[in-house]
Amino acid sequence: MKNKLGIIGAPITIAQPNMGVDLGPDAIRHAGLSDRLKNLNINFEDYGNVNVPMKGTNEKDPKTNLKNLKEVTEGNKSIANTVSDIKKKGEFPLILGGDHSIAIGSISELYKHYENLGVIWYDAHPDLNTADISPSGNIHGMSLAASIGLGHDDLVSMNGSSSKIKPENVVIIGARSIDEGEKKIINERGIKVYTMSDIEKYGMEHVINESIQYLKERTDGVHLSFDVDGIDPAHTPGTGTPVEGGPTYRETRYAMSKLHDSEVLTSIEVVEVNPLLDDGNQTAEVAVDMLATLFGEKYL
Ligand code: 4U7
Ligand code: MN
Ligand code: MN
Ligand code: MN
Repeated sequence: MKNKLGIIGAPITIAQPNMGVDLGPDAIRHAGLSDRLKNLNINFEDYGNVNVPMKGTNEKDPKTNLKNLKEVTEGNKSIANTVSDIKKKGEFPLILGGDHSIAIGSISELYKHYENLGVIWYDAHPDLNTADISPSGNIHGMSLAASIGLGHDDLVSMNGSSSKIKPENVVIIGARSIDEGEKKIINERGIKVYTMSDIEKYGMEHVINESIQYLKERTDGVHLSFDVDGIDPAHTPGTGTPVEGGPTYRETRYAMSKLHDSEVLTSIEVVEVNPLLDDGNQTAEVAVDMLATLFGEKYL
């Protein structure tokens, strides 16, 4: 499916308040990612971790209502540059987070390589807050908003035009914690969201097939932005903002295998693994199972 993967770690942690998400990329590596890819005969190169600012505060800047805007912006620019290097080599980008703000940097580069990039946002949260409506000031809850052109200008206009992804090219799967301001954006912009109620009602098989079909019809590339809190915290406890009632390991793995078979994906990031909050290294292990499935691992 892909000739070669270019893997990078993107250890931004200061777009959310918990210590430890910066260890996510290494936790995923320790959970055996490279062995699983080798077993699948996938050619890859791991370029290590991008250098990003690590020091931040947990205080909102009263002027912007944001925490660590300058540092988060700088880190994301470095991530965008590294993703650019990978694309120049013709490799398939696999980005290991880090908190979910890294999507601002990755998407700010990826969208340039397509007419119409689509995004699958597998997450308990839609990450559609802006500085004005965010209850927390944490930028990891704003990355999808920034990618569709909403929010602080430093985030929105990073590395290019102000609207990288058309709202109608986004599919959110697994949402179950949606802030009031985010609900308004979803409705006003016509963003396609499969909440947990939809997954309960129609089943993951239907939801993932419809998502693939929907994106095939309108995009020429699809980025999967996979927040491990999308999965039920019974399976992925090592993450900063767990929300009960998510899709199971089984449902998620099934969805990932469908995504592999569809061949729609052109880049992947997995974010928000926090080994300091984990039970052993379980969450990174689940992340590696999902990645292996996305790259073709089958039960039989
Ligand atoms: B994640 C939250 F208020 N919506 O904005 C916020 F509930 O990347 C959580 O999906 C954001 O983990 C979670 O702070 C961001 C909160
Ligand atoms: Mn998220
Ligand atoms: Mn989330
Ligand atoms: Mn989270």
